[in-house]
Amino acid sequence: QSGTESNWRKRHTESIIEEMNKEGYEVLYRNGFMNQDRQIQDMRTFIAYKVDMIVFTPIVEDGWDAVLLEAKDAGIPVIVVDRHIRTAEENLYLTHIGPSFKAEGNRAGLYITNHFQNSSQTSIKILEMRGLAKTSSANFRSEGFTEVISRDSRIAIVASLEGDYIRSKAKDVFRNYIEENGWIDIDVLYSHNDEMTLGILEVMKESGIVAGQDIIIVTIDGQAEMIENLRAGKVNCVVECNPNAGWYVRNTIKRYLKGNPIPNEIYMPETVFSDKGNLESIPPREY
Ligand code: GZL
Repeated sequence: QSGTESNWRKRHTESIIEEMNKEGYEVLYRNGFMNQDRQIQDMRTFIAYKVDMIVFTPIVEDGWDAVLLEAKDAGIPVIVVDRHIRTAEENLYLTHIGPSFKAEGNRAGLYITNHFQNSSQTSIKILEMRGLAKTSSANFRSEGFTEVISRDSRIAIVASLEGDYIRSKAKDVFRNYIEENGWIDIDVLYSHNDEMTLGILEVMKESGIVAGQDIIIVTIDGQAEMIENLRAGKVNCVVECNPNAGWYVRNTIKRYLKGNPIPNEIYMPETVFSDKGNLESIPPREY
C-alpha cells in the first residue's frame, strides 16, 4: 500500500485484505508510507519471499519499470490498484483496477456549471487544491474538471495549490494563500480529496468564511465526515471515490487462477452526492 494519508486509504487497505482473507489467501502487507523507494523495497521483499501475486497501489505514476521487470523475471504477476502507472515496456502487469479519475473531475465540473448556469455573475473564480503531484488521480481530476468548466467562459481556475492529499498541508497552503491574496474573490473551492477539504474548513472557520455559501465547495472521496458537512450545508458537492477495491481484486485473482482472460483496465463504479440531490438517500459510508 502507498500510505495511510486518509480514511479513504485506510478503508481501501481494509477492503482488499478482508476480501483476500475471505478467499483464504495469506496476505503479506507492507505500507510504503508515501515513499516510492520504500514501496520498491517492499516489492523486492515480496519477490524474495516468492509470493504468488503482488497487488500494489503506486504512490506515483512513473519509476516502476525496473522492479516490475524483476517481478516478471521471477514469474510473479502484478495487479495495479487505484492510481495508474506508466511503463516504457508493455505487459509488465496483469491489469489496473480503480476508479475513473477523469469522470470524477467531470462530475465535479458539472456540479459547478449547473450551479452557476442561471447566475448573472460575469466571472466565476475557482481555487483548486490539488492532490499529490505526479499521480494519475490528481492529473485526471484536474483534466476532467477543466474539460467541463471550459464549456462556460465565465468560469476560470485562478490558482491551483498543492495539498498532496494531506489535511495539514492543505490547511497551511490554503491559509498562506488567503493571507497573501485574500479570499473575497474566490467563488469556488475544488478540492481533490476530503482530508484536504477538512483542513481547509478549519481555516475557513477561523477566518469567518461561511463555507458552502461565501465559497461553494466541491470535494472528492465521500468520507462519512464529509457527508455530514454536506448535510450541514458546509460543502455543496461530494464526488464519490470508491475505496472498496477488495471484491474487484478478489474476483480478478480468481479469474486469473482459472486461466480466464483479464481486461487491461477494470473500472470501479462511483456516484456523486450534492445539495441538489436527496441527502437522506446517501448510503452509510464505511470510511
Ligand atoms: C484516489 C486515491 C486518492 C484519494 C485520496 O483513488 O488515490 O488518494 O482520493 C487518497 O483520499 O489520498
